[in-house]
Amino acid sequence: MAILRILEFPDPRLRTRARPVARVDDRIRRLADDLLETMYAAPGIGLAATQVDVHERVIAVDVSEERNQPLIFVNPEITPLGEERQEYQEGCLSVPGFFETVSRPARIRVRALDREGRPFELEADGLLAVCIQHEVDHLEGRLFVDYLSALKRQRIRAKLEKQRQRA
Ligand code: GNR
Ligand code: NI
Repeated sequence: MAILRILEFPDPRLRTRARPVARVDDRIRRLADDLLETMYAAPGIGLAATQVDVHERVIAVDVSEERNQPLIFVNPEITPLGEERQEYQEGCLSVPGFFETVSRPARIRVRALDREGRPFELEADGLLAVCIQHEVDHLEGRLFVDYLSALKRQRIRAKLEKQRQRA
């Protein structure tokens, strides 16, 4: 296992659309393990392969208090269940230090492959639904700052670039 480097906004590589995984093999399982280790170390409640500059459709999630319920989704597909939306103060390991309110469908169904390559599905609401949608956005090259006004996004970009100059 390995802790991988996380790309930060506005790195253009975060805009890459990830490819579907054709076969869940040992290479994909190793990627899944590295995503989990990197997510737990960060620490974060989710991580998409895009964030570690691997452009394949794999995400890791664990929203449990005890951080002992790892979930891996390969080729995840989201369907909103109903019209209800929920707002949540989102953050992102690729946009460190910024938290802003984002509105998303409140309930979703997710279909994906597990680490054995077997199809499964689950229904999610609350933080789990927020997190899965946030991670699948990464696979599409989307970030939570894309839901904010251009002015807010530009301010965040400027602050991060300035911080990085100093670092
Ligand atoms: O650790 C994370 N916390 C978080 C909080 C609110 C909404 C979404 C998230 S996901 C984030 C980790 C991350 O950047 N995943 O892509
Ligand atoms: Ni993120």
